[in-house]
Amino acid sequence: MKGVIFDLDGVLVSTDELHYQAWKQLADELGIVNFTKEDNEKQRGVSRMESLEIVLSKGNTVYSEKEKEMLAEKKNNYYKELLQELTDSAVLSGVKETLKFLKEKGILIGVGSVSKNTPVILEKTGLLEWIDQVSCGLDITKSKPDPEVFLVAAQKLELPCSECLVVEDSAAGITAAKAAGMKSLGVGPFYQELGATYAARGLNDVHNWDELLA
Ligand code: B16
Ligand code: MG
Repeated sequence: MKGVIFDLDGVLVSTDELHYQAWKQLADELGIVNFTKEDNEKQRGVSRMESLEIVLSKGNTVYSEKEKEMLAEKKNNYYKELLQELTDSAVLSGVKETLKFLKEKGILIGVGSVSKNTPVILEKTGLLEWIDQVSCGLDITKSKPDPEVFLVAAQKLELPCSECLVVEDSAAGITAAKAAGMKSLGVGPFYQELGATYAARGLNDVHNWDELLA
């Protein structure tokens, strides 16, 4: 492998709780009282509009496409407000050590996230300095499980897909990596169920980088 492409939310940073708080605020305003953390788990790695559908499916009101766009924007404004408080304490355990290790090995580092808030998250957490190329929601038209976000990352890194390893915490992301022809490392609470090439609870739990990069 010559490059590693990291998903952002749930792999490099812990923004899941902030997404949840913002969706919960919107749900409360819409009178949807039964939006739970379990529903929020289904939003992992899923696009903003698909995440909105998960929230709305818990209520009974039918909204027009225009109304849905306004609701998604409303949620994003709540989320952006929460992101203002983001610091490097949101960086997940083992991330900095891993990035340092890969840099020293001469491995190129990419980010592949469907989040349109990727630039601000990388900047606020201080991770930007470690990243060679960013492919995010602002570069793509199709969300995971479509491979587009990883194909763009490989293109920006100027690497063939076979030389890139994807690190992901969502099933949609692992499917996207496979569709891009890339090997994957699954991490996070569902690491054993993602169907990735390799699996580890978190980046602090990976002790076989030599095997992964072979
Ligand atoms: P935004 P990832 C994904 O990021 C999140 O996991 C998902 O919950 C969110 O809906 C999506 O980004 C879109 O994010 O609303 O900020 O554009 O896991 O691909 O890094
Ligand atoms: Mg993720």
